[in-house]
Amino acid sequence: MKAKEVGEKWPWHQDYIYWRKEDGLLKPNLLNVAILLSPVTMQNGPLCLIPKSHKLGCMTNVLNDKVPGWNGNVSVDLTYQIEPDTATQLMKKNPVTHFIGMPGDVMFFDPMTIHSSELNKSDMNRDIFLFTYNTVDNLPTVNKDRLRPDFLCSRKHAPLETSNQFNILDWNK
Ligand SMILES: O=C(O)CCC(=O)C(=O)O
Repeated sequence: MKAKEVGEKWPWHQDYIYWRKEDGLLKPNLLNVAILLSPVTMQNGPLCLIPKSHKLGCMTNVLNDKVPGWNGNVSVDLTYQIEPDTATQLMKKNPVTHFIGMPGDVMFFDPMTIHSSELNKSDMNRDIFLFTYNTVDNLPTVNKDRLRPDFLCSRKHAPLETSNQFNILDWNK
């Protein structure tokens, strides 16, 4: 959620390092899904992504401990960040792309992708639902009692099941 008029900017970062360092996921075999729950425009704080940056490996070079514990993993004062100059250099080659759209629009992206988000200067809240899939052969390796809260690293490890209930090919029938 990024509140109207006051929602702050998030720094450049990659997501995988959080699961690696905090929960002990040894491989970056993850998939991020972002669903817009409100209209998102250039004015209300869209996600900003650097195309192709998921292929660069770990580019994280700032450790920020201003906010202790897992709260720093979900704050504008993020724990693991990327130097703004590094992002600026990368954007010269691959200009930034913004995830703007209408409620229901979905974006899939690699958790190695370097991304950030803008200020919300508008009079409209910006709401995005973000979730991440992991593969079942890449479970957390830290003790269960050291795992972060369930909303950051779930303790449910059941594989996804396919369903015949909804067939996208029938959509227009
Ligand atoms: O909600 C935002 O503006 C940024 C979210 C984000 O980058 C993340 O959760 O990794």
